[in-house]
Amino acid sequence: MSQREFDRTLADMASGERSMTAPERRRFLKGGLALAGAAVASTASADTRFAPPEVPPWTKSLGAGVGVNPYGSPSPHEAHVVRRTVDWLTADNIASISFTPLADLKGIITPSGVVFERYHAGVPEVHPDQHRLMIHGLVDRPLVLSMDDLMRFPSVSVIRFLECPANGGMEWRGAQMDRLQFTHGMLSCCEWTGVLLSTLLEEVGLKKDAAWILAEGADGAHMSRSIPMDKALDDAMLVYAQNGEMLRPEQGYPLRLINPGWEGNTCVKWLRRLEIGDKPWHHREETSKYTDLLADGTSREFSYEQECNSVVTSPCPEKPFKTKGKYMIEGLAWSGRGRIKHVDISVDGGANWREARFTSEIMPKALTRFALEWDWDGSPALIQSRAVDETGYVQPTYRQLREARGTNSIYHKNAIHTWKLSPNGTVSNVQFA
Ligand SMILES: Nc1nc2c(c(=O)[nH]1)N[C@H]1C(S)=C(S)[C@@H](COP(=O)(O)O)O[C@H]1N2
Ligand SMILES: [Mo]
Repeated sequence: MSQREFDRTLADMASGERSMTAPERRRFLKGGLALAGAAVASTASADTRFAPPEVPPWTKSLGAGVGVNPYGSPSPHEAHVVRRTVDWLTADNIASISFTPLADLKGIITPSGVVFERYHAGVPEVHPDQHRLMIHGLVDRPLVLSMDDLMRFPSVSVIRFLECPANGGMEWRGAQMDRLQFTHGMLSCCEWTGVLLSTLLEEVGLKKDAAWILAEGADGAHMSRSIPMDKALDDAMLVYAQNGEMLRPEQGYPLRLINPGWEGNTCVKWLRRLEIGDKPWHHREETSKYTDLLADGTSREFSYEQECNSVVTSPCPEKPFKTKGKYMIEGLAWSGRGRIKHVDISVDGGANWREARFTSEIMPKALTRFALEWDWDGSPALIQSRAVDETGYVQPTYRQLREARGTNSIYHKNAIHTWKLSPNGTVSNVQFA
């Protein structure tokens, strides 16, 4: 994003058109705080032993000193915020998946330690001094680069989401996962730092017929995907850092491909080889897997883009409501085609919609957080969000998605999701419309 665009985004947020205006904020805080006070007073189990004016023990003693924890970790009270797996989903934990705990995350950045993991042959232990990247095929000057070599090229840092196209795939066929973590948790958003692929392609020089690139991983799965040249020259990146530090082993240390907005599977980890060719390779990961079987028995292949999607993160099964009253309904929206333009929220299963506000910066191909004030009267509700991206694409209903793609698919489920809020405040996953 250019500086001008960035400034405009901030100005947009500050204009009050999409963010809360000052009087609104004051009104909300007044109502909300009054309620919070009442709720605490009425909750018998609330522990107020150390509430002011009492003085808690930790105020009367010295804490741990510096150096005790040279690489910091979250408070022990946050120990529930972890990746989780679904036992029945895969045969073992080598070719498997863990899910991001979306319900407990704030803002739009996924902390590195809870980024979902997907691998087909476990996490290889790659030594950075021994790792090499080969670029060859239809090029003038084939190259083998060490990590040191790579880091001498100009680098860029961008915030982009990464989503496995199988995210929500269990829901597609009617399975009802009981946590947001499992319905939408094959999703993360990090700051990625590395070298634009176009920079390296300039270095090796493309021959006339160069049209596709095979990206191959150094893991036992030899994960390989064919990437069209347009994407390679647009925003594809060779990434070595994530959220300000070197990549985590699970995310492909020391080098991975990131294709912003494209299915996670194309973002080959432990990247060791880029072969330039004139046509796609039709490898295992683009034939038997990561193709979309349609109702008539034919398949969509190379369905790279992660289409516009959104989900409400509060309330959700992990974040029930405790009492009736004022809440912010919150959620995340994202689109592989660019920026999120608009998000609507319904509390009656899609009969009526209200426009949500954005509460984060709005960046292309990044998670975008939205919120809407809601006074819950304690009746049952069907809560949904519906996002629109800057291309005008509107997130479909399940019915629309099944009409277009049938029911055989696993990948690219981006239907409007429904949470059922019950009078006791619990939230369950239902498929509706
Ligand atoms: N080399 C290699 N790259 C890989 C994979 C793999 O198994 N091996 N899994 C892919 C899949 S299916 C996804 S969704 C993403 C997941 O990235 P993450 O584990 O960093 O979240 O990595 C992709 N890159
Ligand atoms: Mo994936």
